[in-house]
Amino acid sequence: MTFDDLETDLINSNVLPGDPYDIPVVVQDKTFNADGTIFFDPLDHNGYLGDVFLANGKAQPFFRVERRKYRFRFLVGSNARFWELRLSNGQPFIGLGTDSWLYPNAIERDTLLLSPAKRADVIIDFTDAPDELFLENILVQEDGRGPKGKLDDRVVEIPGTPVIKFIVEGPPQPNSATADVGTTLRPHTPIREEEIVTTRVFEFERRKGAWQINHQFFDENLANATPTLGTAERWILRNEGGGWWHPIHIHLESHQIQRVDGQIPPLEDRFKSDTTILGSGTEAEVFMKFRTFRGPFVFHCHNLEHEDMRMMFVFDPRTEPTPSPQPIQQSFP
Ligand SMILES: [Cu+2]
Repeated sequence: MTFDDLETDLINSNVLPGDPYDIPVVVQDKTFNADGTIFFDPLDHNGYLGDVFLANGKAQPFFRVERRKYRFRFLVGSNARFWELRLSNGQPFIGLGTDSWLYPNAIERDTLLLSPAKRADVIIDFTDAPDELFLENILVQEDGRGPKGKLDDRVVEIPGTPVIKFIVEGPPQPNSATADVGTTLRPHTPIREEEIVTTRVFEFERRKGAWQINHQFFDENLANATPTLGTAERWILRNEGGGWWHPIHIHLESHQIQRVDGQIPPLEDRFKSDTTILGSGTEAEVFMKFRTFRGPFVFHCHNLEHEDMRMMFVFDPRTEPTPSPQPIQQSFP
C-alpha cells in the first residue's frame, strides 16, 4: 500500500480552532484487526507497539502547504514507541520549545527525538522545499523495550518510515512568522546548584514481572517524597537497564536536566521539560523547584504499560520540612 492508495487529509476534517499555519499533530502507532478495530493485548505489559503510523488519528495522511513557514506542535501519543522525526529532504527544523515550554532562543534541530508524552514545538519552512516531502521516523523499534537503533539520520537516500506527506504548492508566500534560529523567545531562569536542599535517587527497573521504582510498586496512599514548598531539589533518575527505555514524566512542575550519564545534555534538553528519556542503563540528574501547590502529585514512566503496571511514585510538597515517605494528607481527586 502506498500513500497514493490511501490518502486522507491530515487537517481538513480535523481542524482545531486557531491559526491555519499553527498545526497540532499527535503521532501514534496502532495495530488493526481485519475489521478495522484496534488490536490491543491487555496482558502485554512490555509496551504496545503498532505497525501503522497515525497522525491526528489518520493513516498515511497528506497535508497541502504553501511555500512559507508553518508552526507544528507535535505530541507523541504512542504507548511505548520512541520516535526520531526528520524531514525527508534533510532540512532542519527551527526548534521553539519542548514539552510545555519555549526555549530562550529558537534553535536548529536536525531531528526530533521523542518518547511517549514528549512534545516538540517547531517551525518548518517550506519556502524552498521540494514539491513533495515527508515527515518520517528513523528509529527502529521491534518491541516495548525501546529503539534498537536508527537509520543514518544524515543519509536522506535511505528513507525513514513516512508519517505525513507534505504537498508543497504555489509560489513563495510572504508570511508573518518571523521566528528564525536565534530569535529571542522566553527568558530562562536556571535553578542554581546553591538552591538545592535535598537529593533524591529513584531507580526504575523491571521486577517481579512488573515495574518498580526503588524496589516498590505504586501505592496511592504513600507519599514517597515530601519536598518542601519554596525549595529546589536534585533528583537522580536511574534506569537499571535490561534494554528497557523509560520516559520519566514528572507532574506539577518543569524540571531542568543537568546531566545525562555525567554529560551536559544536547542543547534542546538543557531548559525546561516534564518528560526525560532514560535509555537503557542511563542516569539523568535533574533540578526541580516546588513553587506552588501542595500535593499529592505523581511521577511515572510514560510507557503506558509500565505506568499501568505500577511504575509510578507519589510526591507531595508540604509547607514544612517533612521526612519521607509519609502517608498522603489528602486523597487524589
Ligand atoms: Cu518504562
